[in-house]
Amino acid sequence: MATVPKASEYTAKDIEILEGLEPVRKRPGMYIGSTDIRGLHHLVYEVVDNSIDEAMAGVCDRITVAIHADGSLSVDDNGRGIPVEPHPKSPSTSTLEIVMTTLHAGGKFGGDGYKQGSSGLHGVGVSAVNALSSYCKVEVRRNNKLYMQEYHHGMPVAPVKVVGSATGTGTKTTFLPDLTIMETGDFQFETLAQRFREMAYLNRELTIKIVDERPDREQEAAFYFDGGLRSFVRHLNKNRNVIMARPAYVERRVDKTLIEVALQYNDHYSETIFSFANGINTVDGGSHVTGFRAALTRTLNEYGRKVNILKEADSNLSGDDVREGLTAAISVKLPEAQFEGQTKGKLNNAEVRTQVEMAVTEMLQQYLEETPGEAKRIIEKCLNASRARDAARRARELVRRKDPLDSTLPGKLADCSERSPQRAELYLVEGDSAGGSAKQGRDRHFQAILPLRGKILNVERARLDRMLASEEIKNIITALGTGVGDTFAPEKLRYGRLILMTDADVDGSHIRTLLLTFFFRYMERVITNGHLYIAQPPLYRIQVGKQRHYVYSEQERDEFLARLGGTKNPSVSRYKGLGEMDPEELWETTMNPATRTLLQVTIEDAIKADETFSMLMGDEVMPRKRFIEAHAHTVKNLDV
Ligand code: 0RA
Repeated sequence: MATVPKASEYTAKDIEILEGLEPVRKRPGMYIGSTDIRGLHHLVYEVVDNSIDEAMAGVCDRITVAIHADGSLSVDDNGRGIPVEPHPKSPSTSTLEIVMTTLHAGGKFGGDGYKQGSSGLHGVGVSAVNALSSYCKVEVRRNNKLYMQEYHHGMPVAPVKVVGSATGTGTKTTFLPDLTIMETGDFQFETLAQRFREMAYLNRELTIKIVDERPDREQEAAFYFDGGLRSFVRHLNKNRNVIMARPAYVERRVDKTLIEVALQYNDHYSETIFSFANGINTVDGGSHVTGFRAALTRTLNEYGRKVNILKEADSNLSGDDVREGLTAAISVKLPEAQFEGQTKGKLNNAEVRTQVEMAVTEMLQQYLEETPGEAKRIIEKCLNASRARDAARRARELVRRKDPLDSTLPGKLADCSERSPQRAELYLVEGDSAGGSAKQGRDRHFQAILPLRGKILNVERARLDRMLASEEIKNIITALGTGVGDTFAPEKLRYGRLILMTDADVDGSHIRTLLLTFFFRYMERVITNGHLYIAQPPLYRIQVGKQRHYVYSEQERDEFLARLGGTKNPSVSRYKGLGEMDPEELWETTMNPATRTLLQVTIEDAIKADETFSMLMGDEVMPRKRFIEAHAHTVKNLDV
């Protein structure tokens, strides 16, 4: 069994590999992004990613995450178990101890396999989790034995010990976040569950279970999809009219690369393509997506010509034409994934392009041959898209109307004087009256205001060209300066923070959903680069004597009033909308960086909004009806 060497026994070689955990505790943000709720969840993902690596290596099919009543969280898997044998570079110490107490030593042990670590997004290692935990414990099942080590503030309490016997293999990591470093220890079941759902889609036959054991919050969920990406695509399309009865699907291994692709058309106009490499969402695509697109365009054109739906006089379908109404998911797993770009969101392995292209070509050819009825509808849909695009182009040339992406700033925009995007903010404000208050209340040095009128537009049913014709959307695009869709240029973004400020009622949330959907569909990078925020206006004002207090939820109001006791005779008023607030109140509660709260929008938020949106605006009548009935008491004039 391994023992901790005395300080004098450390050699220079040991010190080189044993970078301690102090840097993580000193600068947590550098390792996990932040110390807020996102950072807290990052700790969980860091541990789970190690188990996912085992699943991708084909040696683990069950992961159980438990939020315990004492505030700790555990991740249990049935992988191979972290090695406990002495580490080759430090023969007196267990590998487990090195993994847990050394920076960057985490998942990098153990040779090949499909690792997420190289992405630069994750993979700081489970030692960072240990560093940020007041208590941590690892239990390893290996060699029919149960090994265990505990840590306080990242430091081992004792050497790795055998504490019992075990059947099978696996690793269970339990950690209690250190609340002197982390701002919160309140794990959010929903957020974690959502992420695990996605992970389960990406790892067919893996079961991920999450259990909340905290009093009054007991619940659990388990995710298992033997359809893999097929299930994912079905889920994405669940509120849309699909053109294919079931997704076309291929799963194949070429050399050491695993390729999995599913696609299914629906009758909408936008495209939804999710791509992953080693389980990491490649938001900027890369080789696998390029291969996929090339196969799709070429195969559909060839088939269209062959069956003579595409006539000689027709020009070829373009990439945009064949991707209208497409929902697809592409996942590749490869030993040496190369990620590039600022956020490491783009796969750059040249060989993968051809591998994916060939797999998708064969899958599509087979699907088209076997399902000629659906094949015909798909080609006709693409042809429609192509004709609509031609017509729109001709109409634009004829009318020579103002270019929707003209760079003259919109008249309604009250710009700020700050020109540096890092410091400049843009508030997108619902309604002209709230816009007026915001203009008066703001700090004009760095805060710009763009008022938006009521129902902006129905993005879902609008095509890209018609959407760009909407005055409100045009204003947003020109104010941002980035362009949109294929020509989107993130480096031209004029504001580092885009803040959605809508009323706290149903209409407000409707408009917010719509804006989130717009950004998700047409400017995804604005979200993934962390530029999009939601303002939090207060719900109530509580006046006690001359003092005004603002609270942001009913619960907060009740708590405040309870603390006040019955003596002070407070007057409570509920804000019906932003328009009711005077400029000073709006500044103080919602716009002043020193006192406001902003929620940063995550891509998960946007996916949810997108789902809600297609449910509200889409074609499936029943879910929409149910939604409206369920919210009937709050709905005033939801014009769907
Ligand atoms: C290094 C090498 C091997 C497995 C692991 C690490 C491992 C790490 C974690 C973290 C959570 N669960 C885990 N499961 C495994 C391979 C060891 C071997 O070849 O036996």
